Amino acid sequence: MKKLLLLPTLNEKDAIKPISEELPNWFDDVLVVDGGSTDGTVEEAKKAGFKVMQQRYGKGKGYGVRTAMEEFLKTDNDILVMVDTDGTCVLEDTKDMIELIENGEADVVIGTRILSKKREKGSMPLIVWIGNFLASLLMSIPHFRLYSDVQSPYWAFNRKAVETLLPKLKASKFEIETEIFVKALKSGLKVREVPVGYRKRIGHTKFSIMLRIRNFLYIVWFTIYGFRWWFWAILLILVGGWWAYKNGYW
Ligand SMILES: Nc1nc2c(ncn2[C@@H]2O[C@H](COP(=O)(O)OP(=O)(O)OP(=O)(O)O)[C@@H](O)[C@H]2O)c(=O)[nH]1
Ligand SMILES: [Mg+2]
Repeated sequence: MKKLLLLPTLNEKDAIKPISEELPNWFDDVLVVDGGSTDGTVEEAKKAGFKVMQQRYGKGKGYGVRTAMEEFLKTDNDILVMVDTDGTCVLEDTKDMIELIENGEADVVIGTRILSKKREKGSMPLIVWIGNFLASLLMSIPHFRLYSDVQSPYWAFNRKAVETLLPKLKASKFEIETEIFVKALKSGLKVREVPVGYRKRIGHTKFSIMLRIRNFLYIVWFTIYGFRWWFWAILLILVGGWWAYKNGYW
């Protein structure tokens, strides 16, 4: 199966070379989708031999990922793999993710940094680990299955998953991962997790405090959104029954 590696970038010049040096041989194409870098990322990516394009629709990682999904569907690749372009992701570890898709065991694979023994020391402070895990626990509730890292930077999709998800995605910024997670499950796609490594970042984070608050609100919203219609029906019957009982109608 042919595989496309997506690298979303915003001012990640220093991480491009290390990534190109550890690029495994199982990727047929590498696509850098840039969000308007001003530090020479685009030139560096071209020098590394990657295909580079500017994202459409506006600023933000979400638009970058959606642009990349559109481009992926125009190619004859079968699997789309996405990792952060900041040196945190171990490209070798995408092998296990791809394998699950190739065996037909999953349509979408998340690389979990949370339930993984491969994390580099100091790459994720305890408070961040707890925050990521709690967010994942919360978002797992409507789906009756534990997912541990819904905000992971590692994702792999088969063609069916991209075709199903792309028309449903609205995210512009960092809520793209949690939106993909909930919409994949609600669309009936098979979503699995595999443990992956995680390293300290090269360069500076683009995930500001304001964007973190915004993401938290999206986590709450996407948790509510994750419940199926029958959950709301049962809730309505229970609340209605209780109200009727309290008011002497029953
Ligand atoms: N195309 C595109 N990519 C972006 C944009 N903003 C961020 N990115 C990329 O998205 C990835 C995630 O951004 P990070 O800054 O690493 O955010 P994070 O992983 O939540 O935070 P860290 O823990 O600091 O790594 C990186 O590869 C960024 O370069 C954008 O507007 N457009
Ligand atoms: Mg990152």
